[in-house]
Amino acid sequence: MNIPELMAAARAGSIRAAGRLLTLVESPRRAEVLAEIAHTPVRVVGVTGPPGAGKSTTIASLVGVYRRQGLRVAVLAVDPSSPYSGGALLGDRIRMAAHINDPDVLIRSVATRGHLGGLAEAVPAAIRLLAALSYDLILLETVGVGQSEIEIAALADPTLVILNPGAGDAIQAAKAGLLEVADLIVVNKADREGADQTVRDLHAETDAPVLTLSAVRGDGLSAVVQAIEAHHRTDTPTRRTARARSQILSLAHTRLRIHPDLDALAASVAAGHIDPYTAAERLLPTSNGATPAP
Ligand SMILES: Nc1nc2c(ncn2[C@@H]2O[C@H](COP(=O)(O)OP(=O)(O)O)[C@@H](O)[C@H]2O)c(=O)[nH]1
Ligand SMILES: [Mg+2]
Repeated sequence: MNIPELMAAARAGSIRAAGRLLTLVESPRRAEVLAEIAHTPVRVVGVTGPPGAGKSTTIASLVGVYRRQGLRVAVLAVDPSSPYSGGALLGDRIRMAAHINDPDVLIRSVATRGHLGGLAEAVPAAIRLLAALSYDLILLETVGVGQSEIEIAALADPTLVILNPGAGDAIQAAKAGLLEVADLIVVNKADREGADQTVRDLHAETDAPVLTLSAVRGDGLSAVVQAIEAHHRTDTPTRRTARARSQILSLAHTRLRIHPDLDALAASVAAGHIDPYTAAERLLPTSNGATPAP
């Protein structure tokens, strides 16, 4: 099947065709797929946090809520240990099982190591594709370590940061820069000791709303859903512009990192033939650049 045929099949409800298209947007054929689709706005909710905090469990619960609202939901998991990719404990698989058999739920693990600059390029393309395939809401799971979740947070509105009760965890999350990307903070596993203290610790570190949740029991779930709605409703042009700016910067950064001249320029700088300023100018010429184009 060619791309327009796959699009038609996916629009008619073929999860397989949608999966093939998602594979294509992670491949060097991404541009061919993107050329076939118009830009459609879609809601993206980001869920990040440390491994084991309960991101996947929370997402499974949210999917249940959104399905009861009649929404078509897609889950993109950029967490290599997420249950969708097989590293799951049995309980998680069981929780997700209902959704796995639901034709209006698409669950997809995004390859974390990849071609064409990896995540920063693959995820926005996947989101655009899913929007064109009439998904109403996309849940994006990323592990809260490193740069990737910052890039990913730029795509989502809101970004939820999932943490757990625990002494010092709030300060650790703050130090790791995790609270900076948070629009909403969810202290999950509130069925355990210490959730209230962790909420107090978090209030000392951030102005973002902090909620408690037991994703396994469902306690606090509707408040989380309401907070997501409230945040989405209060989205502003300024916030949209800030997210767009982050997205542009991360795509541009990726392009520079995979620039075909980068290695040769680095070798020239290392060998002392040119200085790093000249190399940077050749990589990304400025209109008033000191170095004329060769
Ligand atoms: N006690 C308790 N355990 C939970 C809760 N939510 C998730 N878990 C467990 O925490 C573990 C990690 O959950 P998972 O959703 O895979 O975390 P992720 O790595 O952040 O995606 C699993 O064993 C879950 O069953 C909760 O609300 N309470
Ligand atoms: Mg997970």
